[in-house]
Amino acid sequence: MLYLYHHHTSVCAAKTRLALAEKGLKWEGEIIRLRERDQHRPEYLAKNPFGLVPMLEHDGHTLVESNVINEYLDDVFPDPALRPKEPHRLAQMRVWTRMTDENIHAAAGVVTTAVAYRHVASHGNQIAGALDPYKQARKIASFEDGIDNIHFRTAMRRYDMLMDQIDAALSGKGPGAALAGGGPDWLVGDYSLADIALAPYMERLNCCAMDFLWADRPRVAAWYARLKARPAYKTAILDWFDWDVTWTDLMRTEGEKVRDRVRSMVLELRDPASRAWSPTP
Ligand SMILES: N[C@@H](CCC(=O)N[C@@H](CS)C(=O)NCC(=O)O)C(=O)O
Repeated sequence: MLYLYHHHTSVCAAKTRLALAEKGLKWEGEIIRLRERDQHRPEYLAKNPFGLVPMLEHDGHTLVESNVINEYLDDVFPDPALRPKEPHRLAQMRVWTRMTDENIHAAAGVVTTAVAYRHVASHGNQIAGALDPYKQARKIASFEDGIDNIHFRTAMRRYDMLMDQIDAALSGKGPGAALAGGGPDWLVGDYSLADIALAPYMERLNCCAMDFLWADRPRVAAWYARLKARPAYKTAILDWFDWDVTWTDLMRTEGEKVRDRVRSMVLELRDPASRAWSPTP
């Protein structure tokens, strides 16, 4: 039996629900109430020392980390394959999933907190108990200062860069030789865990009214539309959002209030002069 500990709006849990749905796997599970800090209970931490969702139990094994869980699922349930067979394409796929782990996920936490979750006291409760000190520091700044904190500018700059990277991958040229040869429909050729890893972050930006990021990037917009058109996307992401619209409604309402300022910020940050820095001895 596959048993998933998740949260309906969590981007990482969505990544794993998407892989499960693409494979047509039946699963059971439970919602971990992140603001009530179910993830910090001793019995949960005994299984997942990071105190995060998703977590999957299968066949007596406990698995954590969404991209790792997704590779496990592809190993154990190989049909339909969600990873390329050719080693260099597989390497490319892992560059994308790694990118989400290295900073795209951190950026999502900052953007959502700074735009929306800072208006919810119980989210402060979750931040107060965060186990990862880096994440906690970013989120405290985002909760306290909203879009006027340095992490927010950094996050939006990173997302703007990501849009260029996705656009270049879909064009086939890649943002560099290491990621060239993908597209035209999906990041590394065929639909893969790379597309699955990025999909929830696109949805999060969309929820926060940041869709201007792909308004002038037709290839990215078309890729996002292709993602959304997949039946699994509805089952794994949109249906769960609809199950409790509190959070996505909040993101949209608050996102629309700051969208114009954020768009100006993103445009300003495209100018290298605005990002110039030189150390003072
Ligand atoms: N690298 C992890 C990140 C997991 C993660 O940050 N999950 C968030 C939800 S998207 C969470 O559980 N947050 C609860 C908390 O920070 O207390 C993964 O990919 O699974």
